[in-house]
Amino acid sequence: MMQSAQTDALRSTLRALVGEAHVLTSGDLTAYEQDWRKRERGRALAVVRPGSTDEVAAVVRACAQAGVSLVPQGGNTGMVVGSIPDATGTQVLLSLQRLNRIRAIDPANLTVTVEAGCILQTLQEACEKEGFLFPLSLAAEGSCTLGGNLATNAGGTQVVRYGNTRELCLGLEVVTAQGEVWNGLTGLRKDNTGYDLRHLYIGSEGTLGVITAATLRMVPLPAAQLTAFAAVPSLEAAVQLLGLAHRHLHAGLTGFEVMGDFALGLVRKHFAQQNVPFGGLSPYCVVLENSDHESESHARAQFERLLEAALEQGCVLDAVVAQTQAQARALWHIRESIPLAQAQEGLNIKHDISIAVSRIPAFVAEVDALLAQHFPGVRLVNYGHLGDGNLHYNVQAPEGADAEAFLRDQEGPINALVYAVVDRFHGSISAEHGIGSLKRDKLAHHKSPVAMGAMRAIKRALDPHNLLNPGRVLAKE
Ligand code: FAD
Ligand code: 2HG
Ligand code: ZN
Repeated sequence: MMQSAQTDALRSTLRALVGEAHVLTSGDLTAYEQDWRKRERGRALAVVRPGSTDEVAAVVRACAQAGVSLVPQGGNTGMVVGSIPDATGTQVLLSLQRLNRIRAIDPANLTVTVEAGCILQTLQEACEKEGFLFPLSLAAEGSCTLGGNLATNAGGTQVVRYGNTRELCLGLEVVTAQGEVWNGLTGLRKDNTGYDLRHLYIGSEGTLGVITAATLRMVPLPAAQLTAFAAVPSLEAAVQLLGLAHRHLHAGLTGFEVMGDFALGLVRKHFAQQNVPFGGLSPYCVVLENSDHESESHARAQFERLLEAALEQGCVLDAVVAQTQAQARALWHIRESIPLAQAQEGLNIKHDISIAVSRIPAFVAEVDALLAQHFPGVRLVNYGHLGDGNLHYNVQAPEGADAEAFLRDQEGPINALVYAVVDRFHGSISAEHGIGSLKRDKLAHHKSPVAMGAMRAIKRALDPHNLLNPGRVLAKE
């Protein structure tokens, strides 16, 4: 434990490195110390906001010298309690928010180089201005950062076409646990010169290095983007529709999301101004997107043929196709409002799982029945990225129950029930949100000892003194 004289000395050093105004030690630090889901509140020795890569490196070296650990943070929208300090008051919260420049756009190379603290939406807008799409999209895009997206290998709603953040990244700049700078911002699409370090840092949740910048892929803006919202009679039908959409739209299929009726009901309840179609008509709805590089009329004709085939086969009961960009945005907004509506409804249990798409209906039928049998009254908020086999199979306390007590008493047993079936279906207990501290102790039950051993060896090699986000992803050794 640090003595207060040592704490004061480190704070002074940090102030000298990044400026008085960028070392916060008092006032309301909730935005940095509490996680988005309000699951935990930590306490930082200091919130430090460096303004350049060199300052990040200097802060890491100063903390390493003092034996103080750091928690990197971007927009603090993470779902697994990985971006806030622990409760001891001994960790430095390293906010990357001031490193927010777009360094360069290279249209011929179809790349953009951006600093870690840049807000995702800011990057999307900058690319669009130049005629390009940066194809990462998620409901938190107005506040999450590229550094956080990379550190969690975020997914979102365009993965079915463009892949996770990993697939969009061609190079990184990283400050190591020793406070050195690795500049890997090559923008190369081919580079087989040994181990690809970039892939170690992507998805490492701040435990192996601090990402300070990245070179990312862009694609030309499509000529048209059409959105449809369809009521489907079952999850089986949703999977059937997905197959049809792949066959009719090919690479034009850029989004395919499923939403259970209860999840949509929460949007109706908490955001009454939104016009959610097909109330009560079907157990599930789907939102799908067709991006076309020819023309809007071509896109519409394709969409019409797809929906005709789907109605004929009975996998769609009814559908609306947005006629304007504003309507399309409104339909997407319904889908994106589900996590917020769920938060308004109260604390909840999240299962961010992936299963082979073909097996999702059987998985859901089995777990729905088991939960109803063992935890009567629980409300299932089931939705997600069906095109990627990724469900947010979330559980809300029974109507009127004390949500805090429900989580305290039932989260463990409910997790155990759901994850046991995930294992039997050879799925993953974290499809896109990561491990953080919330799932850390579960990891070893779901990964092989060989994989766990290799992960620990990598952590020891890159961060031998356990200074970077200790106790996240892997337990402290
Ligand atoms: P933070 O929350 O600040 O940090 C997340 C993790 O990354 C922490 O472990 C932190 O230590 C580490 N980290 C942050 N920056 C750096 C850095 N520069 N270098 C090293 N480590 C760093 N996620 C999805 O995958 N798909 C979704 O569709 C999706 N939708 C969401 C919707 C809502 C409403 C919300 C609140 C969250 C959603 N998320 C989703 C989760 C979250 O937004 C993403 O994980 C996002 O990528 C986190 O970015 P951030 O900047 O907020 O990171
Ligand atoms: C989404 O897809 C996010 O909306 C959040 O990944 C999921 O809140 C959740 O469970
Ligand atoms: Zn998601």
